[in-house]
Amino acid sequence: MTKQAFTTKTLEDALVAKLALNFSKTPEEATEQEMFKACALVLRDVMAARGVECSRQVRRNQQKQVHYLSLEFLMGRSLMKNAYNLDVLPQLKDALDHLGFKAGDIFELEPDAGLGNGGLGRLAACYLDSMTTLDIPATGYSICYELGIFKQKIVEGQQVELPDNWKDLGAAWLMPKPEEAQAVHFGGTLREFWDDGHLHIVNEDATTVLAIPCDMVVAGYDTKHVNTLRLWDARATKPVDMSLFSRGEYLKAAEEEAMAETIAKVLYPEDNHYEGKSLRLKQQYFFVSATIQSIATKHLDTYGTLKNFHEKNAIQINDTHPALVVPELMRIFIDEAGMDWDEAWDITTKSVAYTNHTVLAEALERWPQPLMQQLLPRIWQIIQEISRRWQQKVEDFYHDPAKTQQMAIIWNGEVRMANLCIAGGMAVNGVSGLHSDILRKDVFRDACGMEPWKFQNVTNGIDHRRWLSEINPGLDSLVCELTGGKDYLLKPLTLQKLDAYADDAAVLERLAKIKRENKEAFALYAKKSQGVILNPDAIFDVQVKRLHEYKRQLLNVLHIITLYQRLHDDPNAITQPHTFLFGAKAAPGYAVAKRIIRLINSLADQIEHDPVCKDKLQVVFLENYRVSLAEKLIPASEVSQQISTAGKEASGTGNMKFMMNGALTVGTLDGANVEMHDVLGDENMFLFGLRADEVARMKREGYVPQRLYSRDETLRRCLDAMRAGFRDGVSYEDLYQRLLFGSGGSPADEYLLLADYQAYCQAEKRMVATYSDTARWNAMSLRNIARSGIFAADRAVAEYADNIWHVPHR
Ligand code: 26W
Repeated sequence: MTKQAFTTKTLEDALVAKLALNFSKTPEEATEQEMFKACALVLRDVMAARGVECSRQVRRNQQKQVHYLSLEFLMGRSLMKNAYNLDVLPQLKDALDHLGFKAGDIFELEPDAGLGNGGLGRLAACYLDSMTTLDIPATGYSICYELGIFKQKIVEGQQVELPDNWKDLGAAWLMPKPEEAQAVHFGGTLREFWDDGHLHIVNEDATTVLAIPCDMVVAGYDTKHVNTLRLWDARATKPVDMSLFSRGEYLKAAEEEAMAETIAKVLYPEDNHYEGKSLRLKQQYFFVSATIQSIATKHLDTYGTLKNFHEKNAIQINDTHPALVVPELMRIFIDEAGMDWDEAWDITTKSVAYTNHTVLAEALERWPQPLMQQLLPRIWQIIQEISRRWQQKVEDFYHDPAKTQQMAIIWNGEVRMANLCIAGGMAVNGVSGLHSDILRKDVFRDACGMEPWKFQNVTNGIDHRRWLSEINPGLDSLVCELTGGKDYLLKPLTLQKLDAYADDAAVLERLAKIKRENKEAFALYAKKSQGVILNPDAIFDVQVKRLHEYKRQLLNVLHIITLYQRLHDDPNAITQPHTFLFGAKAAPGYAVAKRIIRLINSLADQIEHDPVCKDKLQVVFLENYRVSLAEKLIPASEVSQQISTAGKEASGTGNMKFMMNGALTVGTLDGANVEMHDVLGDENMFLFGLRADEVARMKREGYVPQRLYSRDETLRRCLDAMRAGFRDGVSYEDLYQRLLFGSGGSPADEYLLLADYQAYCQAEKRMVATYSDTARWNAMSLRNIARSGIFAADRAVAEYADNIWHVPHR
């Protein structure tokens, strides 16, 4: 281990000093909020000091750096995480205790930094931890949204969105660096002139917004290495007395102020759904331009030239949202560094790599040409030239107009961002084996035919230190004891050693006891936070993730309705108490998703008020699902629902978190469930349903869900009950119609719920039967934990480092 930053005593002293310096208070006088801030500042100081040393080394050794660009970083809470990584968590707990505070209460105070929607944002946060732990010089970049993902309230069964003001306390981790501000220009006109044999292009009368970096330093585990998450805040350039301005400047200043106020205001809450909103494009360019300028400035400081940019920088873009890095790099290389097109293109295409995170057509970004042209005139010019040359290359290669159209960057008045990323990048990767295959064989088939070497796979991973060791201390102790200490924290495959205990009754009992305690702890929390009484004797059967039709929360509901009906037919049908837990935010504009939330709540209410269900069946909708709730729930979960329509979930990462905490998966062969099945086999998970190729075939051959409805009596009864609704009197005719006949332009049962319904019910049945065989269940649970090591983010990040970024790591 590296030397510890604090003993309990020195940490205590540092906290007392911080309280005095910042709040003029003694520990006795300080509020919990002030104490939280003092904790954050004390740890921040240590990390910042290490940051100075790290940057100096990176510069001195001229190391290649990784820049991870993402419009989302779903960091969650940082206090426990940083204390853990700095190896001072026990000291912090003791110090707080000595100073008269409860560590648990202080940790609970911290708001989640919810600067993301779901999987893609949380992945970025996990990778930042791994890059740091692997000693990779890396910086994350995003926007310092004033409001993160909305807070969800459930009022009369329906989702209500409230603003998430995370910065009041959350800003304690941020260090604003106004001296490193970058100016970002929008709109205006282009003036071209020749000078010195060069064509110069200047953007005149642009609206300028200042990008101010707010840096969040993050510590790695068992290393002195630290990295930075650079969050850009927006400010107007001239916050001076507007009355002094001439008319033209006055209007410009007002415009700049308006733009600055809105740009970093709020995270777009759409997940997997593209909307061509101009504010979103402004956010994207603001963030990209500030980031690229910042990288280029630092590079020039060190090397005095941009000609070796690609040798010293790898820029990873998280989905297409930062795709404008491609034309922005070109702009800087050509307009500011005076390179010619070919040289600029060569360097750009050796610097940028693109990760795709979704194959849903409605999530693909296609910006309207007029918007791009008006908002970003120079960038538009560059994209046109990139597009022209790319199209030429495609024509020369394929001589096939259909392929030219498929692969075009500008087509039909739209800029297709994925094609821009493929053209402008050195690598394109999917996030699970199946997903990468679908990209190669289907979504990007033509591009892959032309440049097959670009297409790679990096199966996602999760920060196992957070998602096992930190949130499940009971399991962590057991793992350490059985695998020989803390090795697994840096060598996650060490978890495999647990496999040897699958027949060890004593170990299995201890594992069961840990789960039981976690369930009880969660029940306590659910009571306190939401007033619901959970029965810890029940199976905790959990589906938590964004609400989306392809994730099929509705299939889960259909099965529960069926169980409920079975229970009515035969009150002894259920012997093992079963609790279904849901957590999900719906995009505010996604009406169907919101209806499904309401349906879950209607059903929960019906079951709660039906005496037949008492101690047998329960449904709970957990409000405001977020990182910090996942951290409490996952260690207490026994069943993990990963039931997306095969071919639709790029990877999933929740699936990995549950597996690592010993929950068993009921799932389809989709995303990373496939890799999970590879290591677990049929015997250690509950697989069901159509495979991706079968889904595709069924759609091709014409899928008619009404046939299943008329043929299958159980299914029909279930759907009829849903349609009629429950005791709250709300009808779900709309969802019924959508499944059987389609609605709003969507085909009937687009995601094949009815096709998989029987198989799903059977899988749940197998699961419940297995649950009654406690020893077998516990052995399966242990094997899940044992084989989850491949899903550590350290493994994924090492693959990026080796195969895409070409940077060394520990
Ligand atoms: C433009 C609107 C929009 C917003 C967000 C489109 C697409 C997104 C994300 C790409 C959605 C997302 O989070 N995708 C998830 O990424 C995870 C990390 O790779 C995967 O594990 C999930 O399967 C995938 O749904």
